[in-house]
Amino acid sequence: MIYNEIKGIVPHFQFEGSYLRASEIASGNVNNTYRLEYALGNLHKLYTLQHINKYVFKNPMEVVGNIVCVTEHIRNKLVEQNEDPLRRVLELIPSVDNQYVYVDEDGEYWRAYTFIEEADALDIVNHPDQMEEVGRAFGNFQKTLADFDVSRLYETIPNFHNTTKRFYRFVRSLDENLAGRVKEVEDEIEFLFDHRRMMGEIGHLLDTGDLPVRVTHNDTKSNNVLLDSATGKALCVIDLDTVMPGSVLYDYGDAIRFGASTAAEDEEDTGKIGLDMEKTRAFTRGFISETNGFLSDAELIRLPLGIKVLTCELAMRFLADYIDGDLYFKVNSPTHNLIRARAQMALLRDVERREGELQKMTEDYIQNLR
Ligand code: GN1
Ligand code: MG
Repeated sequence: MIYNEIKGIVPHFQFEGSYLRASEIASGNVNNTYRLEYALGNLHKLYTLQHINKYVFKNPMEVVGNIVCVTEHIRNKLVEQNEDPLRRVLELIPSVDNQYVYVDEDGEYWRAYTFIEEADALDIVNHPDQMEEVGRAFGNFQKTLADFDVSRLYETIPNFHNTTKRFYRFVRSLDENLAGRVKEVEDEIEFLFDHRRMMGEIGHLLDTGDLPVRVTHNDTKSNNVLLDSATGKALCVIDLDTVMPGSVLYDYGDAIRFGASTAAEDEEDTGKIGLDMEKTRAFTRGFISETNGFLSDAELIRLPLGIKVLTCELAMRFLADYIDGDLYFKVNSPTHNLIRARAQMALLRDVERREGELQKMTEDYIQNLR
């Protein structure tokens, strides 16, 4: 029963009204998220309650510290532009002790937000227009935070998109073979070894200064954007747990690998998996329309590299977790992580086949910007 999971927690937040019911929002792979309904007179107030995964986020106070700064920055910008921040930025609900985190008796961390109503977070993008809106939302997020001082942010997961370090950790997992699964996945291991250098390219370009460090979201799945249910327009970027210094290629690449795939992230039939070019173009259009003017040519020309690196990174993360015995991502079966890893590899193969097409698309956009 969901109520039993949260009944000790909800009295510790400043929710208005009396508790009616709760349901679980199951789309996240890491934290547990609940939608709460309260009655306040004739009104129904909705809230989001989240249990922060301590295995993934070693310092939840820092995660929430980042969110406080980032949402305040976004809110101030909206107010400056005479826009109503109500449905446009996440709003944390304080605990009864006026903290943005409640630590329960077991040392578990919880936080709460106002629930943004009549909005959709898309696990699957059905239409290119939706993908364009997702692109606009993440482009706008970049734009809004372009003048945010990166040094104010904690690195909530150190080296999150450092694929070179992740590769070394992956090799360590092979050596440790915690779940005894290495033998079953020789082909997949070889695939990742073959892609080792490509995976490290963004990190290398950041190190040499060829790519700038920006404030990035780092988890730009389509379901981390809310679209207005009535108009279909982008409202708000959510899941700010991994907002950190990074490269714009991370945000671009992760969004495409998730939202522009022809199949779900955990599709078992790899024959169904490919890159939808129409959705890729739509996202790119939305993203560039918002970031127009401040992304460098060095960044724009490498957008396709972002897709390759992020798809490969996720393949490696899922496979590493399979090998480790499913310690990090939530799974619905013993092979879930392996299925996810294979799906990402299938997608990467198609992205590689389309490299010429992707490069041409990018160059056309750059021409249009001039
Ligand atoms: C996790 O929990 P969720 O779905 O927002 C993960 C992302 C992965 C994603 C893959 C902190 O995000 O990095 O890309 O799963 N978040 C973390 O679906 O590791
Ligand atoms: Mg999420």
